Amino acid sequence: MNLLYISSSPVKSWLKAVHRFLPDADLFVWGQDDIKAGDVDYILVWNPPHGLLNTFPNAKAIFNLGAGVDALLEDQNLPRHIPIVRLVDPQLSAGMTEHVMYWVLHFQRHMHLYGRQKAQGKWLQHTPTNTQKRAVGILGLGELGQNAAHALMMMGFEDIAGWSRTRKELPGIESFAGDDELDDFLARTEILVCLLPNTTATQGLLNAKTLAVLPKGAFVINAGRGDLIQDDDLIEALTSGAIEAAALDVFRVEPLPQDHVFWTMDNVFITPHVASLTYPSSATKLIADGIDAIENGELPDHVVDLDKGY
Ligand code: NDP
Ligand code: OXD
Repeated sequence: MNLLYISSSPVKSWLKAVHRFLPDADLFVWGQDDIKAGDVDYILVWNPPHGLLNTFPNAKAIFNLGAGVDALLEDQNLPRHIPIVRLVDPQLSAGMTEHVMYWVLHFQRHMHLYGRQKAQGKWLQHTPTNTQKRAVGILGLGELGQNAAHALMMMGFEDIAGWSRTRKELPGIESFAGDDELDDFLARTEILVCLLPNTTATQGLLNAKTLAVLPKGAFVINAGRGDLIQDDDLIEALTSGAIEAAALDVFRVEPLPQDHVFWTMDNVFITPHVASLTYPSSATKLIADGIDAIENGELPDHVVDLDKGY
Protein backbone atom coordinates (compact mmCIF):
# COMPACT_ATOMS: atom_id res chain seq x y z
CA MET A 1 0.00 0.00 0.00
CA ASN A 2 1.36 3.42 -0.97
CA LEU A 3 0.81 6.57 1.07
CA LEU A 4 1.71 10.00 -0.24
CA TYR A 5 2.76 12.73 2.22
CA ILE A 6 2.05 16.27 1.06
CA SER A 7 3.11 18.87 3.62
CA SER A 8 5.87 21.38 4.24
CA SER A 9 6.44 19.93 7.75
CA PRO A 10 9.38 17.53 8.17
CA VAL A 11 8.48 13.95 7.31
CA LYS A 12 10.86 12.16 9.69
CA SER A 13 8.38 11.54 12.56
CA TRP A 14 5.68 10.52 10.08
CA LEU A 15 7.98 7.91 8.54
CA LYS A 16 8.62 6.48 11.98
CA ALA A 17 4.92 6.48 12.89
CA VAL A 18 3.89 4.88 9.57
CA HIS A 19 6.52 2.20 10.08
CA ARG A 20 5.00 1.49 13.50
CA PHE A 21 1.25 1.67 12.83
CA LEU A 22 1.12 0.74 9.13
CA PRO A 23 4.03 -1.69 8.76
CA ASP A 24 2.84 -2.86 5.33
CA ALA A 25 2.70 0.66 3.88
CA ASP A 26 5.34 2.76 2.13
CA LEU A 27 5.29 6.51 2.69
CA PHE A 28 6.34 8.66 -0.28
CA VAL A 29 7.04 12.36 0.03
CA TRP A 30 5.49 14.56 -2.65
CA GLY A 31 8.10 16.54 -4.57
CA GLN A 32 10.91 14.35 -3.26
CA ASP A 33 10.22 10.65 -3.91
CA ASP A 34 9.39 9.03 -7.24
CA ILE A 35 5.92 7.51 -7.39
CA LYS A 36 3.46 7.30 -10.29
CA ALA A 37 0.25 9.22 -9.62
CA GLY A 38 -1.78 6.06 -10.34
CA ASP A 39 0.04 4.11 -7.63
CA VAL A 40 -1.03 6.34 -4.74
CA ASP A 41 -3.58 4.62 -2.45
CA TYR A 42 -3.96 7.18 0.35
CA ILE A 43 -2.97 10.82 0.75
CA LEU A 44 -1.80 12.42 4.01
CA VAL A 45 -1.97 16.15 3.56
CA TRP A 46 -1.71 19.59 5.11
CA ASN A 47 -2.23 22.77 3.04
CA PRO A 48 -1.56 21.31 -0.43
CA PRO A 49 -1.25 23.39 -3.60
CA HIS A 50 -4.66 23.76 -5.24
CA GLY A 51 -5.41 21.29 -8.03
CA LEU A 52 -2.90 18.70 -6.84
CA LEU A 53 -5.21 16.33 -4.96
CA ASN A 54 -7.26 15.70 -8.09
CA THR A 55 -4.31 14.13 -9.89
CA PHE A 56 -4.20 10.75 -8.11
CA PRO A 57 -6.82 8.64 -9.93
CA ASN A 58 -6.72 5.61 -7.61
CA ALA A 59 -6.50 7.35 -4.24
CA LYS A 60 -9.10 5.91 -1.85
CA ALA A 61 -9.12 8.68 0.78
CA ILE A 62 -7.51 11.93 1.80
CA PHE A 63 -6.43 12.30 5.43
CA ASN A 64 -6.11 15.93 6.55
CA LEU A 65 -3.30 16.21 9.10
CA GLY A 66 -5.19 18.70 11.24
CA ALA A 67 -8.69 19.41 12.53
CA GLY A 68 -9.50 22.37 10.29
CA VAL A 69 -10.18 21.65 6.63
CA ASP A 70 -10.70 25.22 5.42
CA ALA A 71 -7.44 25.36 3.45
CA LEU A 72 -8.25 22.04 1.80
CA LEU A 73 -11.80 23.00 0.87
CA GLU A 74 -10.64 26.19 -0.87
CA ASP A 75 -9.35 23.92 -3.65
CA GLN A 76 -12.00 24.14 -6.38
CA ASN A 77 -10.75 20.86 -7.91
CA LEU A 78 -10.90 18.81 -4.75
CA PRO A 79 -11.95 15.22 -5.55
CA ARG A 80 -15.46 14.78 -4.17
CA HIS A 81 -15.86 11.05 -4.80
CA ILE A 82 -13.49 9.84 -2.04
CA PRO A 83 -13.72 10.47 1.72
CA ILE A 84 -11.86 13.45 3.12
CA VAL A 85 -11.11 12.65 6.73
CA ARG A 86 -10.19 15.31 9.29
CA LEU A 87 -8.15 14.79 12.43
CA VAL A 88 -10.06 14.20 15.65
CA ASP A 89 -7.35 13.19 18.05
CA PRO A 90 -7.41 13.16 21.87
CA GLN A 91 -3.89 14.55 21.88
CA LEU A 92 -4.93 17.48 19.66
CA SER A 93 -7.90 18.10 21.98
CA ALA A 94 -5.66 17.97 25.04
CA GLY A 95 -3.31 20.54 23.53
CA MET A 96 -6.16 22.91 22.72
CA THR A 97 -7.64 22.48 26.18
CA GLU A 98 -4.30 23.46 27.74
CA HIS A 99 -4.20 26.56 25.54
CA VAL A 100 -7.76 27.55 26.45
CA MET A 101 -7.26 26.90 30.16
CA TYR A 102 -4.03 28.89 30.12
CA TRP A 103 -5.63 32.01 28.65
CA VAL A 104 -8.88 31.79 30.59
CA LEU A 105 -6.86 31.64 33.81
CA HIS A 106 -4.47 34.34 32.57
CA PHE A 107 -7.35 36.79 32.22
CA GLN A 108 -9.31 35.48 35.20
CA ARG A 109 -6.23 36.04 37.44
CA HIS A 110 -5.43 39.48 35.89
CA MET A 111 -2.04 38.36 34.55
CA HIS A 112 -2.48 40.79 31.65
CA LEU A 113 -2.51 43.62 34.20
CA TYR A 114 0.36 42.33 36.34
CA GLY A 115 2.58 41.99 33.27
CA ARG A 116 1.97 45.67 32.51
CA GLN A 117 2.40 46.70 36.17
CA LYS A 118 5.76 44.96 36.45
CA ALA A 119 7.06 47.07 33.58
CA GLN A 120 5.90 50.14 35.54
CA GLY A 121 7.23 48.89 38.90
CA LYS A 122 3.67 49.16 40.21
CA TRP A 123 2.31 47.12 43.18
CA LEU A 124 -1.48 47.03 42.84
CA GLN A 125 -3.73 44.12 43.78
CA HIS A 126 -6.80 43.12 41.75
CA THR A 127 -9.41 40.84 43.29
CA PRO A 128 -10.22 37.95 40.93
CA THR A 129 -13.88 37.48 40.03
CA ASN A 130 -15.32 34.40 41.73
CA THR A 131 -14.38 31.50 39.43
CA GLN A 132 -17.73 29.78 39.95
CA LYS A 133 -19.54 32.86 38.71
CA ARG A 134 -17.22 33.80 35.84
CA ALA A 135 -19.24 33.40 32.60
CA VAL A 136 -17.16 31.60 30.00
CA GLY A 137 -18.64 31.07 26.54
CA ILE A 138 -17.30 28.75 23.88
CA LEU A 139 -18.11 29.58 20.26
CA GLY A 140 -18.02 26.20 18.55
CA LEU A 141 -18.99 23.38 20.89
CA GLY A 142 -17.50 20.57 18.82
CA GLU A 143 -14.67 18.14 19.59
CA LEU A 144 -12.28 20.80 20.86
CA GLY A 145 -14.87 23.09 22.42
CA GLN A 146 -16.50 20.36 24.46
CA ASN A 147 -13.18 19.06 25.71
CA ALA A 148 -12.16 22.54 26.84
CA ALA A 149 -15.55 23.17 28.46
CA HIS A 150 -15.29 19.99 30.52
CA ALA A 151 -11.78 20.87 31.69
CA LEU A 152 -12.95 24.34 32.74
CA MET A 153 -15.75 22.73 34.73
CA MET A 154 -13.21 20.52 36.51
CA MET A 155 -11.24 23.68 37.29
CA GLY A 156 -14.25 25.14 39.11
CA PHE A 157 -15.93 27.28 36.45
CA GLU A 158 -19.66 26.73 36.85
CA ASP A 159 -21.11 29.26 34.43
CA ILE A 160 -20.15 27.77 31.07
CA ALA A 161 -22.10 28.00 27.84
CA GLY A 162 -21.43 27.00 24.26
CA TRP A 163 -22.78 28.03 20.88
CA SER A 164 -23.10 25.62 17.98
CA ARG A 165 -25.24 25.01 14.92
CA THR A 166 -27.15 22.18 16.59
CA ARG A 167 -28.24 22.06 20.23
CA LYS A 168 -26.20 19.99 22.67
CA GLU A 169 -27.31 18.15 25.81
CA LEU A 170 -24.23 18.43 27.99
CA PRO A 171 -24.59 18.33 31.78
CA GLY A 172 -23.46 21.61 33.33
CA ILE A 173 -23.02 23.42 30.00
CA GLU A 174 -25.71 25.74 28.71
CA SER A 175 -26.29 25.18 25.01
CA PHE A 176 -27.14 28.01 22.61
CA ALA A 177 -27.81 27.03 19.01
CA GLY A 178 -28.08 28.79 15.69
CA ASP A 179 -27.98 32.42 14.60
CA ASP A 180 -31.13 33.31 16.57
CA GLU A 181 -29.42 32.51 19.87
CA LEU A 182 -26.03 34.10 19.17
CA ASP A 183 -26.83 37.44 20.82
CA ASP A 184 -28.15 35.80 24.00
CA PHE A 185 -24.99 33.69 24.15
CA LEU A 186 -22.70 36.71 23.67
CA ALA A 187 -24.60 38.91 26.13
CA ARG A 188 -23.92 36.48 28.99
CA THR A 189 -20.26 35.77 28.09
CA GLU A 190 -17.39 37.50 29.94
CA ILE A 191 -14.59 35.32 28.58
CA LEU A 192 -15.21 34.30 24.97
CA VAL A 193 -13.32 31.34 23.52
CA CYS A 194 -13.56 30.96 19.73
CA LEU A 195 -13.16 27.43 18.41
CA LEU A 196 -15.28 27.62 15.29
CA PRO A 197 -14.17 26.31 11.91
CA ASN A 198 -13.63 28.77 9.08
CA THR A 199 -16.63 28.44 6.76
CA THR A 200 -18.69 30.86 4.70
CA ALA A 201 -21.13 30.99 7.63
CA THR A 202 -18.52 31.84 10.29
CA GLN A 203 -16.25 34.29 8.45
CA GLY A 204 -16.34 37.71 10.11
CA LEU A 205 -18.74 36.46 12.76
CA LEU A 206 -16.98 38.57 15.39
CA ASN A 207 -17.50 42.09 14.08
CA ALA A 208 -18.52 45.51 15.44
CA LYS A 209 -22.13 44.40 15.84
CA THR A 210 -21.48 41.10 17.63
CA LEU A 211 -18.56 42.35 19.73
CA ALA A 212 -20.82 45.13 21.00
CA VAL A 213 -23.17 42.53 22.47
CA LEU A 214 -20.47 41.19 24.81
CA PRO A 215 -20.48 42.74 28.30
CA LYS A 216 -18.09 45.71 28.68
CA GLY A 217 -14.60 44.51 29.58
CA ALA A 218 -15.03 41.01 28.15
CA PHE A 219 -12.03 38.99 26.96
CA VAL A 220 -11.63 37.28 23.58
CA ILE A 221 -9.55 34.15 23.03
CA ASN A 222 -9.38 33.05 19.37
CA ALA A 223 -7.80 29.72 18.47
CA GLY A 224 -10.28 28.77 15.73
CA ARG A 225 -9.28 30.69 12.61
CA GLY A 226 -8.31 34.30 11.92
CA ASP A 227 -11.14 34.76 9.43
CA LEU A 228 -13.70 34.55 12.25
CA ILE A 229 -12.73 38.08 13.32
CA GLN A 230 -13.03 41.45 11.57
CA ASP A 231 -9.65 42.73 12.73
CA ASP A 232 -10.47 46.44 12.50
CA ASP A 233 -13.59 45.99 14.61
CA LEU A 234 -11.69 44.07 17.28
CA ILE A 235 -8.93 46.69 17.30
CA GLU A 236 -11.51 49.40 17.85
CA ALA A 237 -13.19 47.48 20.68
CA LEU A 238 -9.81 46.83 22.33
CA THR A 239 -8.84 50.47 22.00
CA SER A 240 -12.08 51.80 23.49
CA GLY A 241 -11.95 49.28 26.37
CA ALA A 242 -15.19 47.61 25.29
CA ILE A 243 -13.04 44.46 25.08
CA GLU A 244 -10.39 44.39 27.81
CA ALA A 245 -7.86 42.07 26.16
CA ALA A 246 -7.52 39.38 23.53
CA ALA A 247 -5.35 36.29 23.12
CA LEU A 248 -5.01 35.47 19.43
CA ASP A 249 -3.40 32.33 18.03
CA VAL A 250 -4.74 32.48 14.47
CA PHE A 251 -4.85 35.29 11.93
CA ARG A 252 -6.25 36.17 8.53
CA VAL A 253 -2.70 36.21 7.17
CA GLU A 254 -0.06 33.94 8.74
CA PRO A 255 2.61 34.71 9.71
CA LEU A 256 0.95 37.87 11.04
CA PRO A 257 2.46 40.69 8.92
CA GLN A 258 5.05 42.80 10.75
CA ASP A 259 3.07 46.00 10.21
CA HIS A 260 -0.17 44.63 11.69
CA VAL A 261 -1.55 46.80 14.51
CA PHE A 262 -2.04 43.74 16.77
CA TRP A 263 1.76 43.63 17.31
CA THR A 264 1.71 47.09 18.87
CA MET A 265 -1.20 46.67 21.29
CA ASP A 266 -0.37 45.84 24.89
CA ASN A 267 -3.79 44.23 25.46
CA VAL A 268 -3.32 41.78 22.56
CA PHE A 269 -1.42 38.56 23.23
CA ILE A 270 -0.09 36.75 20.18
CA THR A 271 0.91 33.13 19.73
CA PRO A 272 2.01 31.88 16.29
CA HIS A 273 -0.72 29.27 15.53
CA VAL A 274 0.49 26.83 18.16
CA ALA A 275 -2.63 26.38 20.29
CA SER A 276 -2.55 22.70 19.42
CA LEU A 277 -0.18 20.85 17.15
CA THR A 278 -0.58 17.51 15.40
CA TYR A 279 1.47 14.66 16.85
CA PRO A 280 2.46 12.20 14.08
CA SER A 281 2.34 9.15 16.34
CA SER A 282 -1.20 9.62 17.67
CA ALA A 283 -2.45 10.93 14.30
CA THR A 284 -0.99 7.99 12.36
CA LYS A 285 -2.64 5.51 14.70
CA LEU A 286 -6.00 7.13 13.87
CA ILE A 287 -5.17 7.21 10.15
CA ALA A 288 -4.36 3.49 10.35
CA ASP A 289 -7.83 2.88 11.86
CA GLY A 290 -9.37 4.89 9.02
CA ILE A 291 -7.48 2.94 6.36
CA ASP A 292 -8.49 -0.29 8.04
CA ALA A 293 -12.17 0.75 7.85
CA ILE A 294 -11.87 1.62 4.14
CA GLU A 295 -10.05 -1.61 3.31
CA ASN A 296 -12.96 -3.45 5.01
CA GLY A 297 -15.52 -1.63 2.90
CA GLU A 298 -16.61 0.75 5.69
CA LEU A 299 -16.60 4.51 5.98
CA PRO A 300 -13.91 5.90 8.32
CA ASP A 301 -14.83 8.16 11.25
CA HIS A 302 -14.80 11.96 10.89
CA VAL A 303 -15.42 12.26 7.16
CA VAL A 304 -15.81 15.94 6.30
CA ASP A 305 -19.26 17.09 5.23
CA LEU A 306 -18.37 19.08 2.12
CA ASP A 307 -21.70 20.92 2.12
CA LYS A 308 -21.32 22.13 5.72
CA GLY A 309 -17.64 22.90 5.09
CA TYR A 310 -16.25 21.35 8.30
P1 NDP B 1 -15.77 20.42 15.14
O1 NDP B 1 -16.28 20.27 13.75
O2 NDP B 1 -15.77 19.22 16.02
O3 NDP B 1 -16.60 21.57 15.90
C1 NDP B 1 -16.99 22.73 15.27
C2 NDP B 1 -18.09 23.38 16.09
O4 NDP B 1 -18.46 24.60 15.48
C3 NDP B 1 -19.36 22.52 16.18
O5 NDP B 1 -19.93 22.62 17.46
C4 NDP B 1 -20.27 23.18 15.14
O6 NDP B 1 -21.66 23.03 15.42
C5 NDP B 1 -19.87 24.62 15.31
N1 NDP B 1 -20.23 25.39 14.12
C6 NDP B 1 -19.76 25.27 12.86
N2 NDP B 1 -20.36 26.15 12.05
C7 NDP B 1 -21.23 26.84 12.81
C8 NDP B 1 -22.16 27.88 12.55
N3 NDP B 1 -22.32 28.39 11.33
N4 NDP B 1 -22.90 28.33 13.57
C9 NDP B 1 -22.77 27.83 14.81
N5 NDP B 1 -21.91 26.83 15.14
C10 NDP B 1 -21.16 26.36 14.14
O7 NDP B 1 -14.30 21.03 15.02
P2 NDP B 1 -13.12 20.94 16.09
O8 NDP B 1 -13.65 21.26 17.42
O9 NDP B 1 -12.38 19.67 15.91
O10 NDP B 1 -12.15 22.11 15.54
C11 NDP B 1 -12.62 23.45 15.50
C12 NDP B 1 -11.63 24.33 14.79
O11 NDP B 1 -10.50 24.58 15.60
C13 NDP B 1 -11.01 23.77 13.50
O12 NDP B 1 -11.89 23.88 12.42
C14 NDP B 1 -9.78 24.64 13.33
O13 NDP B 1 -10.12 25.80 12.59
C15 NDP B 1 -9.44 25.06 14.77
N6 NDP B 1 -8.17 24.48 15.22
C16 NDP B 1 -7.15 25.34 15.55
C17 NDP B 1 -5.96 24.85 16.01
C18 NDP B 1 -4.88 25.78 16.44
O14 NDP B 1 -3.76 25.34 16.73
N7 NDP B 1 -5.13 27.07 16.54
C19 NDP B 1 -5.72 23.41 16.16
C20 NDP B 1 -6.84 22.60 15.80
C21 NDP B 1 -8.03 23.13 15.35
P3 NDP B 1 -22.36 21.57 15.40
O15 NDP B 1 -21.78 20.85 16.61
O16 NDP B 1 -23.79 21.86 15.56
O17 NDP B 1 -21.96 20.92 14.10
C1 OXD C 1 -5.65 22.42 12.81
C2 OXD C 1 -4.65 23.43 13.07
O1 OXD C 1 -6.68 22.73 12.21
O2 OXD C 1 -3.54 23.09 13.51
O3 OXD C 1 -5.44 21.25 13.21
O4 OXD C 1 -4.92 24.62 12.88
